[in-house]
Amino acid sequence: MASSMLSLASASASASASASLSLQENLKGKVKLGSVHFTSCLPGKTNSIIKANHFGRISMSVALNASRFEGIAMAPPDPILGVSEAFRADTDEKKLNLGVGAYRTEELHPYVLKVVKKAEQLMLERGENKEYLPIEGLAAFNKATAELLLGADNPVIKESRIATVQGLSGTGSLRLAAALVERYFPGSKVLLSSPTWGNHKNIFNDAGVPWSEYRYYDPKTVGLDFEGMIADIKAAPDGSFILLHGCAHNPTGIDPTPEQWEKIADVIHEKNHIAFFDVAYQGFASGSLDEDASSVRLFAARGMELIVAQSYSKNLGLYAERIGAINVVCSSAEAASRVKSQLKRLARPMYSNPPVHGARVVANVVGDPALFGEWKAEMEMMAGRIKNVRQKLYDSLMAKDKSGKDWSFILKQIGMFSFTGLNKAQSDNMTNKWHVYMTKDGRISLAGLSLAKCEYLADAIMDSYHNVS
Ligand code: PLA
Repeated sequence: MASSMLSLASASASASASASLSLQENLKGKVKLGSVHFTSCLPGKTNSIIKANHFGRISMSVALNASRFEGIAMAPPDPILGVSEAFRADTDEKKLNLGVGAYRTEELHPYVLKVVKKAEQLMLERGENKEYLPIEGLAAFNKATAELLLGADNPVIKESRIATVQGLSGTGSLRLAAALVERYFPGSKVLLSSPTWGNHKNIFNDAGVPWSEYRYYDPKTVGLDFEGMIADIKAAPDGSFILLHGCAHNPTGIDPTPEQWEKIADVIHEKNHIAFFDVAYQGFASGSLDEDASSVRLFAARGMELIVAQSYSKNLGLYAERIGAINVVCSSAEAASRVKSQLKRLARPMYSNPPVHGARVVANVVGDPALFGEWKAEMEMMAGRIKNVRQKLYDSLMAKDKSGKDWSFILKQIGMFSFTGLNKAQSDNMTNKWHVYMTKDGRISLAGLSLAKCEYLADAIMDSYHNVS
């Protein structure tokens, strides 16, 4: 036994997984022990445990600290989804999660739309199967989503000039489109607004698409730097892709006016760029599906070719169903069918085909006039609740703050977020002192705020703004 311990010690000291494995094989063959259980804790990298029973069988497990994954560093938490993790770990009852953009009721509970429950009930009654979808997704969904985006009587749809493929919500749809750009427009740049939704940069980085930024937010006016935006789009190499937020710009909540959209379309057209819209909030910004799609429709009406990613996370509350679409508007039906075939080719090795549940929910809701009407009413209700807390937060700040600071920018912003202008240190104070969880760029999700918590939030903002530099 002493010799087996010795040989174990010398073999283990080499601390190599393969050496330990062959040792295990050797021991199996040669060592006969009674009922023994001993552990060798060696200096260095290896701890080995040998167990033997009275039938003479020996098993050994080797826990190696020297991992083959040693070179992989710990990733930082995600700037948005990591906020929810920190929120969950906080035990203070005053805590408020204004990080991720997820709609909550006035009681701050997640909300499943009634119309979604009805659609799901229908699906259960029909006893739908769970067969694979085609690579491009559910046909009824693809039809419904393109019509929702452009309007059913849009010539683009009538002339079959749109390639629509069901995607893994907004993010997956953006990623698939980024892969198309990388493959068929190698070296072309995507221009992102400064600032933009943090994940845009990750998406284009991972797809290997170079990007740069165009000016968007002007901290002096807490508004749009329209001149800067136009100048930067003009200065970009001809044929670049210009990423635009269709409505409710994230994180600023600042959208161009209809006249400004016309000018943006002019420059994109002049420069032979391609507009690449991210539409994650259709119907959720203004409460109207048509109004929130007006930017995209304006470009389509000019006959411009476009890429549009859509998401149903917010407007139908289908966050976890991962349902969205990628649409490529082309100048001919023939081009659209070629583009679609290549989108499918890109999707197949990535995830093969998309999930069916959310697609059926959307198809049922949009395809049924009664359910469609109910959906619009619920969307107006959600958008209305957000507008109410926006107003109450502004009123609370104005009532409390005697410094003369103008908080009216909060009312000018649109959508589920407010960009407060708080810097990182001030945002940290919001979280560390007040248990208000938000992203470090000063963004708060008003969809996670209740009327009852507006006063508390106003106190937290005032303290952070005036007492922390
Ligand atoms: N595009 C924009 C502009 C978004 O704000 C979001 C979500 C998406 C796409 C993607 O959403 P989806 O994949 O769920 O369809 N932005 C959230 C969530 C709401 C997130 O970061 O993932 C946000 O808090 O900013």
